[in-house]
Amino acid sequence: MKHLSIADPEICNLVLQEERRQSEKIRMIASENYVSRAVLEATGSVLTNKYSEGYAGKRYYEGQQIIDQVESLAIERAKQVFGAEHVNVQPYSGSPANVAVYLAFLNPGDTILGMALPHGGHLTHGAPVSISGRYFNAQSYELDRDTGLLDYGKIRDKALALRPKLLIAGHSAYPRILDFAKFREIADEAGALLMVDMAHFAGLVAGGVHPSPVPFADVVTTTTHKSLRGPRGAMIMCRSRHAAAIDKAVFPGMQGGPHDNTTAAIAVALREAASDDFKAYARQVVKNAKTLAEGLMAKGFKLITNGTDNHLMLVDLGNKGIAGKKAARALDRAGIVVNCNAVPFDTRKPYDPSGIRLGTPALTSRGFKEKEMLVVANLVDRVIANADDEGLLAATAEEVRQMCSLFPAPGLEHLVEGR
Ligand code: DSN
Repeated sequence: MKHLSIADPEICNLVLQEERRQSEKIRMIASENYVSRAVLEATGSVLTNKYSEGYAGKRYYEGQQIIDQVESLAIERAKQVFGAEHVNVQPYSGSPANVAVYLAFLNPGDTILGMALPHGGHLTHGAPVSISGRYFNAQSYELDRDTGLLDYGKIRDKALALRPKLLIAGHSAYPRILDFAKFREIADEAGALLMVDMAHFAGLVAGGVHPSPVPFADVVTTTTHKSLRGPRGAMIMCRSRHAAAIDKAVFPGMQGGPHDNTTAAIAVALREAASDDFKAYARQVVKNAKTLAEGLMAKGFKLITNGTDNHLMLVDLGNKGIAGKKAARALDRAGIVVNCNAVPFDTRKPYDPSGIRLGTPALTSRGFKEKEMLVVANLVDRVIANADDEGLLAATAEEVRQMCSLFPAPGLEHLVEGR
């Protein structure tokens, strides 16, 4: 970053520090990942200089000879990877993508039914503090108190009683696979449209290790930067009959010009996601999650639903005598980065809930396999049991740094000594 170091040494220094942090830590925030150098280069390209309101072939400003090709490539690749009839690659991120869907199909006050935020849903699935909860009659379904699983019978009852205009499936913290056929059935019975937000597991769908919601849903939204391993952005996929409504809702409904540099990077990530290497990556993400879950349970950790089928797990720390925020902070000091998370029926506040959420997409990108996941389970256990022992936390952070140096993170290989 020679230009940045001269033009703005302060920011340059912070970026370098963040590079080092990402290189030296065990990063297990389930929504984070490492993108390839190629994705980074596209994101940092001159495409950031362009404005291109509209869609390929119908733009409001001139000079779109190249951008039209970039956006068309991103769309074609997304269609191929996910088998979608129509794709919009312009949403700035997941929340604007979801709101664009609401704008396309709903009027203020209409009823929506999504998974409750404390049960693993997303803010934009109708949480009262979000625009989705303020502008619509947002109703929610919860997990079963005993099993921690979705109860499709109860979701159906609620949908038939409420007759929502939109039924929302998808989550940020549910460790199991959703039954999309069931959601479709419920939506049809209730006369609702079905939206699936697959942001968390899009990479698993692309890699063929998670069922696809695309054949079942009217609309599928996703971010592009989680398990899909692309730049920060989003896509909306839908059936052809909804294409015009979705496109109009994204632009001019929600947004002005798309971020063309991001669009290019999405195209690059989708090309990567179509590869056999990515399929192997997705398989390993799930294997790693299962191994980590088993390792943690062997140490007496209580996992919601007793395990995982996807890339994440939710740990209820109630039996460990430590709250989520304190645990997450101790882990961070020990070089292990997770987020505190509400567990179903949590009695604690969202900022200091009872659990932590752990995911394997980023560690898998840097080459961690089952053997390393068991080491990680041991480290997590040691830290949680000694959260106030600063000496132990510092020693663990050093151990983590050594371990990470053996597994250079994509895009950050240059930071590892001897390379
Ligand atoms: N912030 C994301 C997550 O961590 O799941 C959701 O948008």
